[in-house]
Amino acid sequence: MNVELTDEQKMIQAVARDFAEKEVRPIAEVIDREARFPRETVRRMGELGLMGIAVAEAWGGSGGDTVGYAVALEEVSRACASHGAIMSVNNSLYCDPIAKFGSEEQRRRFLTPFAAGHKLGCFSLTEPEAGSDATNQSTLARRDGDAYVLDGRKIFVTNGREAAAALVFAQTDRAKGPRGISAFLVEKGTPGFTVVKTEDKLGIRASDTAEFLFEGCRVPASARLGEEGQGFKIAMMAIDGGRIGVAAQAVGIAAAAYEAALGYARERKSFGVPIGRHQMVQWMLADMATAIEAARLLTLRAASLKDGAEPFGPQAAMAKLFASEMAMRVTTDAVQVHGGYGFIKEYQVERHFRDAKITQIYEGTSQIQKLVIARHLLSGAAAGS
Ligand code: COS
Repeated sequence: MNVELTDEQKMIQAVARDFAEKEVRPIAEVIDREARFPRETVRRMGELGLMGIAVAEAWGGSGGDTVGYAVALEEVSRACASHGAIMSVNNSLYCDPIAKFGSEEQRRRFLTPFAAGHKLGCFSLTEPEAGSDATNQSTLARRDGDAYVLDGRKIFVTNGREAAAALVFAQTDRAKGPRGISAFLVEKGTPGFTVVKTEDKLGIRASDTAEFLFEGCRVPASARLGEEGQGFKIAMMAIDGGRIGVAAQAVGIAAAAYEAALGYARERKSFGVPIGRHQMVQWMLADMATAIEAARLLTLRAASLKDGAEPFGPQAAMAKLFASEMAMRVTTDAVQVHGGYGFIKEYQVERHFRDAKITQIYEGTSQIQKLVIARHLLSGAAAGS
């Protein structure tokens, strides 16, 4: 594996860093406080080519790769984790499966404007009784002539309120279990599809997390993505890629907290010297920097496997597991380095600490990542393969 970024990857990283520092960081605190979706800067992410980084230019994307996506997402998340979540869902969970499984017509309508950032997409798998147990879908899609009729409730949909279309999973044949789940592209405004509520959250507060209700929602058969019964595999493949994105978000959040702690350790004095001169603070800083570097390398390794069209699911799970646990530890220690000031809202580490938590939960909890990794190991594959 080459650990050097290519010129193209460096370029997208620089674009993302410049945008994040100049346009996102200045608003991060206020949009978090007000739980306000940042429409203007999300539009700018589209203009800069950040909403469909690995999508081909012919389909509205930037024609980049997963490594470029991961480094850009780290930069955006370092400034604001909410922007990172919005960007990640549109790139990995919405655009990627449509690029892979969509027909020509579906790509034209449901991919091009979304990869170009003119419209926002979302991914709707989770239900009240189907979180980690994602195969336990209750939402039904009943075939009716040349249409399907969707009925059910979906929760925790990132981008759900703002999105123009949703990739929705539903049972087309309950008797077949996971092989009876299919995927559908459903536009907002389709009768019978309503956003019933948005959540008030601990972290990533400026991103929108919605609940959907489908009541007799009729979509044409041409709205089905992939074959009937292929939906669960489409969902799992999308989430495998999404986990690289969550790992990159976690690295970005941790890096922001670490940089704040490092700066504070240089300035804040106790016992007559900057606290960075105390070994116990040095210990924390050294552990933070090392763990961030390790998580970043795991993330880029999973991304480069995906780019090489090699199996990458277990590596994505390892990267997501390690990076999210690391982000929680690093942000906790960053608050600790700040002492009482870390606990108040004036200092940014409090926000990073709250934002880190979701990375251990969404797109598969840490416990699910361990299950995915262990199943892979027990199937006889070598740990590093
Ligand atoms: N890629 C492709 N196919 C996959 C897959 C993957 N990564 N993981 C599972 N599948 C397939 C399996 O091969 C199986 O298909 P076949 O019956 O044709 O062989 C089918 O999906 C069901 O898989 P499995 O039997 O492993 O299902 P389980 O219920 O035992 O476990 C887990 C599935 C727990 C791994 C899955 O439900 C999961 O990842 N849960 C977490 C969901 C999640 O991340 N939710 C967040 C939503 S996005 S915010």
